[in-house]
Amino acid sequence: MGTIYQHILKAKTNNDKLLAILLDPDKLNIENIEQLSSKINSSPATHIFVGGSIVANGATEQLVIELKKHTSLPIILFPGNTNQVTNKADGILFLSLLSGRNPEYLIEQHVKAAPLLQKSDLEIIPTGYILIEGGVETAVQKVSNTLPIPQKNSDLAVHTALAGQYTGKQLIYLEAGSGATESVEIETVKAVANAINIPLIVGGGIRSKNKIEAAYQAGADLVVIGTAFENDSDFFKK
Ligand code: 1GP
Repeated sequence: MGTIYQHILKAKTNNDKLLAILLDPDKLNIENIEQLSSKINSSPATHIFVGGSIVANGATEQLVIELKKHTSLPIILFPGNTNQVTNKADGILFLSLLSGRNPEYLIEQHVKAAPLLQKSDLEIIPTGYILIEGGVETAVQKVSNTLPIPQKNSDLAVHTALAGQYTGKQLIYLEAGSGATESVEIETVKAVANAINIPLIVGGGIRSKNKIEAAYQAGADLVVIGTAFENDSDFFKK
């Protein structure tokens, strides 16, 4: 077991909550990374996730190299496709889009990525990715051409998360999609957290400290903040 996953498991056991800032290489100006990194370093973030639904070739690697100069936080790829795999990061969430029924994002991209991963030192973390309706059609929904699970159907979210655990995923990522206007309902987070015994990541549409806290209280082990930090790099100061 790799050090990143060990740390997440230990945090779960100790009830130490984790926080990832998600950086989308396509939305960042590489010249601002030093300044942005210092804000990340002084924030409560424990991890940096790097990725997006659509990212220009090479942009992920360039961003990771730059981040590595200015922060010692673990950098974990959160890739929308195989093009975003780079050996410069520390780990990769090897995501299967379990809420969808598109083989491309269940296994095809994974087969394409396998020879790259075989040659890399990345810590590979098998992750069941579950998209829940976020109030708007999110980029992941468009790009993956899959339907999210309706907010009210928390049973389906629970069964999907359990299926992920039973097929060997090490993490479940419960996601409303970047820029969602509605984050995953707290009752759904609770139901999923109670059902599984692997760590739970929750993200999408979380834009306030109260919402972060509510997700933790409901059982999230790690919360992901993307848009809120992207819109205001002083988000964590407030
Ligand atoms: C997206 O969960 C992340 O995959 C973050 O979402 O950009 O809405 O914070 P936001």
